[in-house]
Amino acid sequence: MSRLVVFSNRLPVGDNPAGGLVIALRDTMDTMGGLWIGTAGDPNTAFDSRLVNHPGANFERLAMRLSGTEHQNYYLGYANSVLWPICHGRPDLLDIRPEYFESYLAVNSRLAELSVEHLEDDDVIWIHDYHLIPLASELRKRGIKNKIGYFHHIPFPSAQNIRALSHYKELVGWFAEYDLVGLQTQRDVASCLEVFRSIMSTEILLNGKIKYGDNIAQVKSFPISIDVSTFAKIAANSLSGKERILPKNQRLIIGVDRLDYSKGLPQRLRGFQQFLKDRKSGEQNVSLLQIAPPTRGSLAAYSNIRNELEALSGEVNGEFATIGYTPVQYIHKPIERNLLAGYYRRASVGLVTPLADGMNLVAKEYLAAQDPTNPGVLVLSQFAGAYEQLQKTAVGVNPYDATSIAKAIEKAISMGLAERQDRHSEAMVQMQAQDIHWWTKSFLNSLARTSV
Ligand code: ADQ
Repeated sequence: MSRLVVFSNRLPVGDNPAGGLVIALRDTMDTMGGLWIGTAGDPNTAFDSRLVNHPGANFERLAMRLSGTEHQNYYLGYANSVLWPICHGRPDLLDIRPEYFESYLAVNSRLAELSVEHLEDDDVIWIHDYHLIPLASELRKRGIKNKIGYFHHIPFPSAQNIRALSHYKELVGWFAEYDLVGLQTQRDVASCLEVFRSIMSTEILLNGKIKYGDNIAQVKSFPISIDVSTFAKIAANSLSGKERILPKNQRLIIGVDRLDYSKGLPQRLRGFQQFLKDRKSGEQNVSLLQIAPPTRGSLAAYSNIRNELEALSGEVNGEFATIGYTPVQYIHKPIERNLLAGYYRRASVGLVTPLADGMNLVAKEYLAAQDPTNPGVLVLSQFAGAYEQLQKTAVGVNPYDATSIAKAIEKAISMGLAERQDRHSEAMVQMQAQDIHWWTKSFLNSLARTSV
């Protein structure tokens, strides 16, 4: 069997903050073994021109150190101030600078240069996410002929928005260097094909294949998931029955997100505030536990959202708190996974309201963690990738509209047991059929079937 070689910006080493990609891929690599190459380390440490081995996992880990300037220009700059906002429909937040683009290319080129000596002829190469889009092209330039797949964890930009990047044709060309481009949803596949279609020199072939220059790439959706059975077990064993995280007769709504403008957090708090306003007095026994660890805090768009959220939760608490009742509990640090699973299970409602999201694993974790005999209800934004799979079983919501959120919370919190059980069991059938193991297998099988 061929060895699997995975590339992603972030490697699971040290105390990396939580992120959906690493959590999903770690399960895969623990099961399959192989080699995982990425970047790691404190950006303030000395620049190192070799890949550094990190032993101690079921798979091999090699990390490329980034210099402080690279961290600034490639990671915070091009990846997170250009590609992230454009993929999440926020061209207004673009910060375009030539040094960002140059650094992005230079980092991808150096990673390719350092990696080629570690690659073998029959390795299957799987590159992940927007930090590394040009990597296949860089590897090809260095004579790598292996099958190379790419998975894009975030939304694919619209044909309209992508034009805000002056070099968008180059970007599109990098995608075409892959044998297989995996996207989260059918909606993303449609956007991707539309982007290619709108460029004159692309031919759209049958079955989601595109021909751009001499390259043929297949574009297909593979909705990512979690290890559903394992997470359900962790949740069931997490908090013993007697441990309470709330006073008796109070109900919990939970939100868990990286602190990011794409997650719709201020809108969510406004929606919760509206829900409290709409409730009859004396019924204020529902509180929101919002867990939102900060990420990319040195970027203005991220520190702004933190300030906004702190002010908003203060406002809601000021308006509705009474002795023994705090409407919003806001925690901005990572929570240990077992504990998180237990919190999900204790919550009557999972509130997942991103404005744009590739998939959203929190939605799936919340459902997997429920007690099937007395499950809670997922309230899910129509803009989360997960909505394509879960729209029948979740309560759908428009995350921009506080009234829509308030109504959805009310519907979820007052739903009867039989309906909750029906919705939950139907969601679990769907999630068990397409869990993280299914995701890995179907991507790699599709990659194996592409012709070189
Ligand atoms: P993210 O944007 O990071 O992932 P998401 O899919 O929700 O979003 O994953 C977040 C993960 O981090 C979850 O597993 C969650 O449990 C964990 N997490 C968040 N806050 C935490 C906390 N305080 N403590 C502990 N764990 C926490 C990106 C894309 C998504 C896509 C994933 C995977 O933006 O759309 O679903 O990659 O492809």
